[in-house]
Amino acid sequence: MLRKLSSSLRRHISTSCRSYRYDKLFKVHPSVREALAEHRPVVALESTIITHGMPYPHNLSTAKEVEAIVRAKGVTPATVGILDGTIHVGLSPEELDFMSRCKTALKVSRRDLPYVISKGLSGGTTVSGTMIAAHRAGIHVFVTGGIGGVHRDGENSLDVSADLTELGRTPIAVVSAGVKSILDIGRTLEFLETQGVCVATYGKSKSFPAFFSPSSGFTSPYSVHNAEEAAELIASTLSLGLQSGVLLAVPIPEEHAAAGQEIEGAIQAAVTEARLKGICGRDVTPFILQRVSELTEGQSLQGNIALIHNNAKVGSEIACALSERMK
Ligand code: PSU
Ligand code: MN
Repeated sequence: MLRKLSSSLRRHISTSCRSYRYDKLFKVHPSVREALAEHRPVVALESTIITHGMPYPHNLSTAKEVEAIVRAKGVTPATVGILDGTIHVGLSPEELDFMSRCKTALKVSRRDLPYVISKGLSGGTTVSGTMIAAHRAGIHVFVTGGIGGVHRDGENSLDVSADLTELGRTPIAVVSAGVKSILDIGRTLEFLETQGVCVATYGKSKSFPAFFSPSSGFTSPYSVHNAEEAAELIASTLSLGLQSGVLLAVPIPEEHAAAGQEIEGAIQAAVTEARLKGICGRDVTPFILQRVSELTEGQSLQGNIALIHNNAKVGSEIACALSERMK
């Protein structure tokens, strides 16, 4: 039987959790801390895309390019990652370089955080892991490529990304190019509705984008036409005190969408291959991303990079509009 803790020990643990331990667990880069204190715009960026989403050196060059695009818009980038058991919001160039080469980095969603921290490990944060850290730091806008969703056959396997439940409980706006057609897009949108996530396509159409293609055959419940409208939507979520997120789906620019059909074929093949090989759980998404890139001889990687660049531009404009609105 567990011994009862003495009241002084209980007090010690609760104090140390609040201050000493907390500082060790969670580091906000000075550039991010200053921008937030001065109410300047900040955009959070994830790192699973660096550790598991793209091969070296494309992962590093893309991460650097995305940060540069954000900075060129006058916004402070805050790439989130876990280094030796500490959650970092904002990485130095050396830390970014380390993440991009780290072969032992884990893929960290909400459920993985306690383990990675307790063991002092390093990891790339998924959309769900990044949302938690960014929200804790006080950031409202987060840019990524694509989010996870309900996997095909998810009604049987229950393979539903923790990104969706996180969007239901953490008030951050996630800017993405929709979800990949490796997923069941219809069920993903249904699940987002159940979770209370406000979904809007960015631009003229309500068509919900499927990552490499500007349309998926499904529609978003709403659309926002520009950065100001997107900022209004986010500000309304915050004013209402809703503890849920917003998903802004940005279609891939037309000039990069051409290869969409060919990539679609590769996705079908990779999904079948994953099933035959018995790949499951957290390994499914990275496996399919890598196979699709191989099967399309890097074409999918180029499309992936192009849409992340575009999302970084759009997300930064939204962060600027939001910070103007909140002044
Ligand atoms: N989709 C992509 N690229 C990615 C991911 C998804 O096109 O890199 C990553 C993101 O970090 C996302 C995670 O949060 O995969 C989802 O993983 P899972 O499907 O296991 O929840
Ligand atoms: Mn999964």
